[in-house]
Amino acid sequence: MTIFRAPRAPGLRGMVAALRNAAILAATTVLVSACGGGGDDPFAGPLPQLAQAQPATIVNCASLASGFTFASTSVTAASVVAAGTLTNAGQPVAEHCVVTGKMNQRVSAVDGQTYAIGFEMRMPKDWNGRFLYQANGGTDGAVAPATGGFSGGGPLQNALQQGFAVISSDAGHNGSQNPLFGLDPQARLDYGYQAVATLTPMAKALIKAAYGKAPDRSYIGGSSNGGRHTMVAAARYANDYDGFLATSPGFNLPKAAVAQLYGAQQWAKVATDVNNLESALPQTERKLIANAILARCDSLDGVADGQVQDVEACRGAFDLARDVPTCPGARDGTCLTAAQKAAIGNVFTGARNSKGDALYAHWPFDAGIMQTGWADWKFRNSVGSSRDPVAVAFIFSSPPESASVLSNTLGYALNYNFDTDAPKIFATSGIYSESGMSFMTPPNPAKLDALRGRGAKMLVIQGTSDPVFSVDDTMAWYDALDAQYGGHAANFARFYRVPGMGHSRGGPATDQFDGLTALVNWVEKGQAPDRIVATARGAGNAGGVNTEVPADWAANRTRPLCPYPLVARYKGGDKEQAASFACER
Ligand SMILES: [Ca+2]
Repeated sequence: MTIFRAPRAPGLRGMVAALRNAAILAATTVLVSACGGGGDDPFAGPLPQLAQAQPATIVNCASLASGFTFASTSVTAASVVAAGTLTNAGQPVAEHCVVTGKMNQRVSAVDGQTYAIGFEMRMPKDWNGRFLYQANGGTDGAVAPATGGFSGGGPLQNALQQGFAVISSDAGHNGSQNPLFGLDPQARLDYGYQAVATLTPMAKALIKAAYGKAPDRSYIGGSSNGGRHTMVAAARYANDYDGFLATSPGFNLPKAAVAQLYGAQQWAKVATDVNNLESALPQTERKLIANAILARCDSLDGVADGQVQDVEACRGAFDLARDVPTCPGARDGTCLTAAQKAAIGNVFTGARNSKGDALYAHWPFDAGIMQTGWADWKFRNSVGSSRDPVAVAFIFSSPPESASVLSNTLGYALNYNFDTDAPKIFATSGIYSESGMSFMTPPNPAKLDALRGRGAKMLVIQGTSDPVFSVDDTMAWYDALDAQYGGHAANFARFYRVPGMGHSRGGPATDQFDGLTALVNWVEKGQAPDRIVATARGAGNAGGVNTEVPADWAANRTRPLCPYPLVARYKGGDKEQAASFACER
């Protein structure tokens, strides 16, 4: 192999050049071999360890209504909330201070509407010294209560109960401005990433005014679109946060929304009633698929327990065409027609344009396909007036579509053109100077040098049966991240798949877990989360029962969530207990 030109004439100059080139070649070889482990590896070394947050007691609350000033900020109210006024999972939330306000109020030159970044901050009397930015879901537009209860299904303790000071916001528009805020370019940017940047320094200053000190440690987390906000913050605002918790993240959200429209068109081909796309694949038939998946894949992790842990092995083991009977005639719930199989195959292979170019990720087959939430996203949100069609039309496309789309979102979804419309999420147009993909997704998502370098940590947790944001898209991100850091991404970022879990929660799954505590222990104590124990919310669960927990599971079944690419494999003992499983290749 020759990678440099041999010196034309031998001599000292030529020999020096040859030696230098040989040295470069040798160094390159060392680097390449080090990626396999050991040696002079630039990413293998220890990372900075951040100190633990220290508790404090609140000093000011009601006085913050008039006594707190910050640029472009107006506080509308500040008051003490007595212990027990709020409860979570049957337990009281302790006394805390709630402050409401807004930032950057302005009148849009585009639509004449008044916009502001509305917020609520809840600060416990007895504070743990930590700040949490609670990033909210959907298309935002609502200040969800700042309690920090977003991690998994029915959290037994929310962040406010754990002592965090929590902020929540509407990300720059109110509910009545949903979804047409997308016509205002600044409202798009606030929703995409700028609300986080605007609110963060204000929130830290408010904490300092309340407790007499700024937060020792700062975290950001959320589910769905909140997980997206978190992934964006990991890339854009790594210096502002020490820990990032993204659950069920809408990583490439505009692409995922386009894929939803693609799915709607596939389902419409086989729906018996186009106004009810679930008629394309009702739960009876989805259970047929789930059972066929379990028959092929359940035992690959060592135990037939209704959960497919070994997602990768299942890709090769399950074949929809082969493993589900094809109807010889009419559909009767025991088979699928060839046309149904083709539609399902198209959806799981991933959205494509007429040239066959992939517009989004593929999806793994998983037993969670039977769950109700899966159908809500695939068959209803994909064509309804509050999610995918309006997000694509008004928020992600440049230029945005006419507001008349609102009156027929089903028609918009079913007539969406994947050759001519889909490119609009990458486009700019006139006053829309940033594309949907630019303002909604992290820049350089696989390059997190600032986060890594300062000792910050990141956890990403997602259901294998997430119907709207493909777990395979998130996996591809993690693969790219791991490649970027020479196979050592796990030193600062970990990704966990929850078999059976749908979008954010639900499904035949152990969907109750405390990702926030796992993250704090990693950031502040150096305890890397080699496994996160998750619980099924069966009968009697204080966080709320998940009716999709199968009847033959223990009501409180536990499983380890394992950092990808590790798999929870059964090692023997009580098959209802996490302790009987090991995280292995
Ligand atoms: Ca299993």
